[in-house]
Amino acid sequence: QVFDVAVLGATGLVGQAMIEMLEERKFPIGTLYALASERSAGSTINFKGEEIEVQNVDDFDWTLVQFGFFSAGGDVSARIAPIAAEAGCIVIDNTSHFRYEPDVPLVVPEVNPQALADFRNRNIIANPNCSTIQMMVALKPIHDVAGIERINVCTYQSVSGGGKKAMEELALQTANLLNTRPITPEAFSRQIAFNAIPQIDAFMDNDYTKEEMKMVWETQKILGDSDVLVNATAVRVPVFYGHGEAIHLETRMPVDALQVKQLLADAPGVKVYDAREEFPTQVSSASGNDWVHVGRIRDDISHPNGLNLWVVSDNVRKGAATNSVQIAETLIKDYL
Ligand code: 2RA
Repeated sequence: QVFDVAVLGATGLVGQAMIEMLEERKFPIGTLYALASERSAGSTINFKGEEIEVQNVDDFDWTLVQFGFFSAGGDVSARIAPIAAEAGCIVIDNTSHFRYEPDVPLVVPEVNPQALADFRNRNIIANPNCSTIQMMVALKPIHDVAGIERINVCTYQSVSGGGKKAMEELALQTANLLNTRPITPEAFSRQIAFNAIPQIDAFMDNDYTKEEMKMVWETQKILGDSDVLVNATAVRVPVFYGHGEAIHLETRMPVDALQVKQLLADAPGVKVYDAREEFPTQVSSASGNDWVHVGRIRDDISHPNGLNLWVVSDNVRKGAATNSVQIAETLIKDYL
């Protein structure tokens, strides 16, 4: 069986990665439609060695496809996803627009594939935020065995999370600063080259940023446990691909570092680094693959039920495009 598929936001960083992942993972595609706003319509993308013209989403007939992968921004999803879903297309949405609606499944296939059972509620499935996805893949096996009481997490997030313009800004600022030329931050609120910015997304009334609160809301929804406490600080760092997370856990039942290493060694999607000096990094380990890499696993010397982990993953792949394609693969395998 093959499926006709549309990628909305096909010229963006994540949309392009979605198209690459569909090809790389040999998704059973009949026809691929590349869609974007009027501004990008007419350009071309490459799929399986062929040029495909990007069409204006406003002219698209959604009855032509069975799957729609959306990554063109929350406003576009808000407007187009209900139309596509109504036409019978299963929408897998990478924006935050539908994530917190109770009848829309929010899914990481290694963690809560059972949530897909409700996909017909709206014909819309939400893909979680990149920083939540990698944290969930690493923590679910620990939650199953010991119960997570509280997560304290600081992120080190790459600029690709902000899209193409953000990546260009890091490259250009770096070159300009090295050549003593002036810079003007645009994609970020501060200079990003040679710096770290403790702001991702907008500030909220409680003084956390939206990125930080996404990690709270999404963790509770994905684990189906609103008692899991999450305290996050999200930081943008001058890295192109891959998010890092220093995670400090408190579990309900005692579990030690050795047990956690063994648990994670068997966990789907996880690569464990248990030798002390072999910790993963964004550049050397995560960039360009789909693993969630976990290292620096150690007991917290300040808390009897505390654990520390360092988790890195490619935010554009596992944090967005790959996870979306895996959702569709899981649907096909178990529900269609
Ligand atoms: C970021 N979480 O890294 C966002 C991308 N969705 O900016």
